[in-house]
Amino acid sequence: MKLHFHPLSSYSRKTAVGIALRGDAIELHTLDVFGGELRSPAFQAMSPFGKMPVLESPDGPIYESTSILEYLEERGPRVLLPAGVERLARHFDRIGDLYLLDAIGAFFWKKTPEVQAETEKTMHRAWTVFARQLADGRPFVAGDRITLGDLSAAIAVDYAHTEGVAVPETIAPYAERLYSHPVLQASREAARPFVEATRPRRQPPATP
Ligand SMILES: N[C@@H](CCC(=O)N[C@@H](CS)C(=O)NCC(=O)O)C(=O)O
Repeated sequence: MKLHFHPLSSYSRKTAVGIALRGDAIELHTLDVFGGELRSPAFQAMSPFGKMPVLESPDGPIYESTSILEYLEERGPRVLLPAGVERLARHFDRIGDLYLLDAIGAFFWKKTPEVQAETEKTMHRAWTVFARQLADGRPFVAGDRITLGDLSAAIAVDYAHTEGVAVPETIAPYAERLYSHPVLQASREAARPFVEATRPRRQPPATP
């Protein structure tokens, strides 16, 4: 199987981290995003919305980060959706996608005061939900191990840091725990060159 992805793309990172945690032998293909590969007919044939990541599987192309990871979990072994906490893991994955990753993704590319305010408000609400879940001292949202429910939050906290968006104190130990894992460290390191290379074009327009 082959994952078409990019090390800067938040949903690609979520998926690649999930694959690495599972230990699947899946080839990674870095898309030439800046050269227009997402718009190529070959890519669009695999990804109807033109978005990454996409997994080439024996059952055809699978798109949507969560669907890719659920597909792999279904084939086994169960790593990211352990028995008994599937609903919890899926719930926090959804909250993470909708209110953390999408929010930071918007501000990553569009540095206007309006987007910043919306991003900060939405992320703050989501972090409150995560903090409440972690308040009983559990290391990760579904218990002792990283599950699907932690992946979007892990990538979002990294981009909150690179983009200077405040992360509540209550989340700092969780972020530290996540990034003590070598798989997340590697994902962060792989993204860094692209974060810096794209930074000039992501700044707000100069005021006259
Ligand atoms: N819901 C999708 C989101 C995928 C997504 O938004 N991917 C972004 C990169 S993080 C993308 O491909 N953007 C390129 C574009 O929209 O042209 C998922 O979970 O995979």
